[in-house]
Amino acid sequence: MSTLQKLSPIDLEEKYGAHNYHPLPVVLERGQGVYVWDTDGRRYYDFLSAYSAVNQGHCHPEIVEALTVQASKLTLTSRAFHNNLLGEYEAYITSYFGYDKVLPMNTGVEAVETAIKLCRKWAYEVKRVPGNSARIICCEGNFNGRTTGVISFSTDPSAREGFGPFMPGYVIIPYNDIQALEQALESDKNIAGFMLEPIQGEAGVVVPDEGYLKQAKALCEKHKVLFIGDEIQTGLARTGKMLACDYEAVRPDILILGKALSGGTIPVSAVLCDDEIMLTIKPGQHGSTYGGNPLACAVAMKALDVLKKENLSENAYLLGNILREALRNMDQDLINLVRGKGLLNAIVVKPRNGKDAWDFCIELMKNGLLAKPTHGDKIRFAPPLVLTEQQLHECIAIIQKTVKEF
Ligand code: IF1
Repeated sequence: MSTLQKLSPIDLEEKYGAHNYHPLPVVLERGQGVYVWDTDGRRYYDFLSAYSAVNQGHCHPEIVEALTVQASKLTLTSRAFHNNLLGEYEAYITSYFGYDKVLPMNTGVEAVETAIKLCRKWAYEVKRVPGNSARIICCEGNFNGRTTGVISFSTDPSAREGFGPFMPGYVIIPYNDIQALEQALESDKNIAGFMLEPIQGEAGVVVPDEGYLKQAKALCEKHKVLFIGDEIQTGLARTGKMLACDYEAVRPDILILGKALSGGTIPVSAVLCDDEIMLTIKPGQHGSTYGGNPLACAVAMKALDVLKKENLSENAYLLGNILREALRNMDQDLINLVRGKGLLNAIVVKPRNGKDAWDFCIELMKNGLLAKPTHGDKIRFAPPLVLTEQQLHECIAIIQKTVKEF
């Protein structure tokens, strides 16, 4: 019997794969809607949604069909040539979100890096900031991806320690602190942008005070600084609005999307902004092999269409309220904090009898629900937005049962 046949999937990963994750001990092989099944055929509710990349549900039939039909026609041309879907997709997504133009990329962090380059280019060519001196304000607790450029402004030691040297040009301020933003803007005329997550995902679903986004946008306008909204995790109906910025009617100068833009099929990300910013990048100054490929265009148009057609924002809004209300009525000695908007939620689990949030997730898994701790004691509860109210009540019962057993 060969090594491959002898070792389990987990052991194969252990032996042959990088150890850059610590997954829950479950091996999944099928997904449909809100459910995933492991290799023994056990069914689970997915309460992570691949970190909000599967908002439309696993293997959404219409998105899979768009993928498979296009996959048998034309998948990649590079941007050396035009393809028949890119223009259609660009018109569709810019109309969908109300921007002049889109720059299509692949992963979320690529889109974040693209937004940073656009912001800097705009600073030098439009705001007339002296060359190589543009600075971008970011917030403590940020998570915008893992390239060396983006972790240069991370405040999370696990994301940045050992990966230096880092990119200069960033000013870090506390999140949800308008005075700190105003002070940073007033003290540095070379500030080009303010980049933030409207709700901080990895930090543990940190929701800023009501009015923070609107006040921040107003300060950016006053100081001719670009408001850059990273909606890679909070966007696409996840928080109960199409964009989390919609709660305060804030229109980012640069909007960054990813994850569920493809409905969890292939990496698709996008940067949207108006001509004054977008046209500062000229031919040959930015790009990527796969950016704007016809397969991504076909999938993204369908993924966006499904969000509206199935009213997923409204569903996320309604179910999120029911979920948070139920969680707040559970054992407060164990679940001592519940926060979120729509179906982007997190709880803080207090250790009990030497058991912690990880152990709680193991028990949830045994009871048929998959969730994962973030930063120690916080557990993210973010199911696909196609969850029905009846399924939600089943999930609430699973969580309640696990609380009682813990
Ligand atoms: C991991 C969490 C982490 C993101 C926001 C950009 C990106 C992400 C707001 C980059 C990616 C993923 C990355 C994944 C786990 C997950 C994550 F916040 F969602 F929980 F890490 F913090 N902006 N978030 O959330 O997008 O390049 O990954 O497509 O790295 O472990 P990406």
